[in-house]
Amino acid sequence: MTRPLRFIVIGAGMSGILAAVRLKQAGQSNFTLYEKGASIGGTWRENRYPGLTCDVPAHCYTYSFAPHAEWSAFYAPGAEIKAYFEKVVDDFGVRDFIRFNTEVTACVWDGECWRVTLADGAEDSADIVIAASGVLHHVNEPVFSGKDSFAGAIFHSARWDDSVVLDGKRVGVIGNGSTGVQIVTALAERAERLLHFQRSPQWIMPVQQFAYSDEDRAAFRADVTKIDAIRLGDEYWGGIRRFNSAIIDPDSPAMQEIENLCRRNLEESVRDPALREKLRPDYRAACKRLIYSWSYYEAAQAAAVSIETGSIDRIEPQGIRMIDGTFHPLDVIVLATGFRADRFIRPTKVKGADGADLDALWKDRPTAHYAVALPGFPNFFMLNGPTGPVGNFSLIDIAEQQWAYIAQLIKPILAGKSRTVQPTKAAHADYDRRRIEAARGTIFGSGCSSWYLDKDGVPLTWPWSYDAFVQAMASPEIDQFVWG
Ligand code: NA7
Repeated sequence: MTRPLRFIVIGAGMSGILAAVRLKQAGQSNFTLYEKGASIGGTWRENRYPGLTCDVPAHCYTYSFAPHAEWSAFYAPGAEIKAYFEKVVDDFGVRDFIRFNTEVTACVWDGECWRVTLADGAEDSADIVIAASGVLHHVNEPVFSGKDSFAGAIFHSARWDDSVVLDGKRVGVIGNGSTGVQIVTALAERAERLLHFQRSPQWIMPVQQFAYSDEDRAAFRADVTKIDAIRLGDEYWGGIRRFNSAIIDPDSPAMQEIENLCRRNLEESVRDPALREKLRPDYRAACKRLIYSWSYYEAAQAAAVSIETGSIDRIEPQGIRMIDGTFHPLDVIVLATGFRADRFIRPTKVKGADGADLDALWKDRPTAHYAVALPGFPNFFMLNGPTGPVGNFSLIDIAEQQWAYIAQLIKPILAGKSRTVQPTKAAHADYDRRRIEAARGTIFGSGCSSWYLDKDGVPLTWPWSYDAFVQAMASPEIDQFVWG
C-alpha cells in the first residue's frame, strides 16, 4: 500500500526533469514542476552565446535512462543539449506536468505540508518539495562606472542579444572563465577586433574535440553498447577518478599530471613569450574550475585578438578606459562575468518547522546535509544543492545519485509508515564541520578566487572522493535522519 502524495518540483532544468521522470517512473502522477522561464533547460536555456559547448563528453552528459545517438561532436554544443532535454521531456511524457512562467516565491512548512506561493499570488501545497533550482542562473553583473553611457551593445553572456551584429565589429569580452574563453574562441575569426579583458589568467587543459560522422551516429543508433563504451568506459571514468583524487589531494601524482599538462599546453601552444607570460596564472592548475579547450590559445594568437591584462577603470560611450589611461574603442561589450553561484533556491523564501528560515540559516554559507536536505526543513530536498560535488564531470550523474538517496529517504513516507523525514541537527552539524575541514585542504582552497568559494574563501564543495560520494548516496545513514 502506498499513500498518495503530492510533490512540487521547483525548476525544469536538468535536475528538475530528472525528478519528474523518476517520479513518473515510480508511478507518481500528483506532481507539478514550477518553472520560472518560458521553456525547459535551465542553464542550457539561459546560455546561448556563440561557442557554447559542454566540457563533459556528450555521451557522458546524458541521463542513464536516455542515451542519445545523435550528438554531432564529442563535446556537444549547447543548443543540442537543450534539444536533448526537450526530447527527454517529450519521450518520458513529463511536459504536461510543467507550469511555465511560474516562479515559486515562497515555501512554508505549516506543520503538515509545504504551502507554496507563486509569483502571481496563487498557492499550492505539497507533501514533498524538490528544489531543483540550479546554480548557474543568477547572473553576476559587476558595476562598471559609465556602463549605461555605452553607445554600442552591452550585455551579459547569459542574456545574449541575437540582434547584435558581431561580424566585422570591435568586440570586448570581459571575463575569461569557461564562458569568456568559449566566446573569444568562437569570435576570433569573426570580429574585426576582439579584446579579451582578463583579470586573472586561467590554466587551460588541452582536450581533443572531433565531429561524429553520420556513420558514427548510425552505429550508435544500431548498438547502444557503443554509446555505453564511452559513457561507462574506463577512459572517461579513469579520468574522473584521477581528476577527483587530484582535487582532494593537491600533492598527489594525479595533480602533478594535471599541472604538467596545463603548463606544457601553455609553453608549447603560445609562441610569443610576452603573450605566454600574460596568459600564465600565478596559482595552481584546477584551483579555479579548469577550462577545457582545444583552441583557445590559437584564438588568443589570431591577428584580430588581443589579451588585455590591465584593470578596467570605466566604460565610456565609445569603449573601455583602462586605469593606466589607455582607451579601447568598441562596438560591443560582452560581460562574461559569471554567476552568483551561492544563491541556489534564493530569492525564494523557505521557512521550515519551528521558525527555521533558510535565509538566516544560509547567512554565512549555504549548506545542506550531504548536499540534499536540511534539519528543520521536513520533506524538503535539493538536487545539486550546496556542498555537492562540482568539477569537470557530469552533474547529471551527480543528480541521479542524489535522487537515489532521496528515493530511499522518502520510502517510509510513500509506504504510509511516516509523514516526514529530515536530517538531525547533530548529524548535519557533524557533516558540516568535517566537510569544511576537508574542503580547506582541496585544490580549490589553494589560493585563488573562484565561484567554488564561500565568502570566507572555503570551497563550498564535496571534499572527498567520487567513490565516497557514490557510497554515501547509495546508502543513507539511517541514524542521521528522523522520521516523523
Ligand atoms: P566564471 O568562471 O565565474 O568566470 C567569470 C569571469 O569573469 C572570471 O574571469 C572573472 O575574473 C571575471 N570577472 C568577474 N567580475 C569581474 C570584474 N568586475 N572585472 C573583470 N573581470 C571580472 O563564470 P563563467 O560564466 O565563465 O563560467 C561559469 C561556469 O559555467 C563554468 O565554470 C562552467 O561550469 C559553466 P577573476 O577570475 O575573478 O579574476
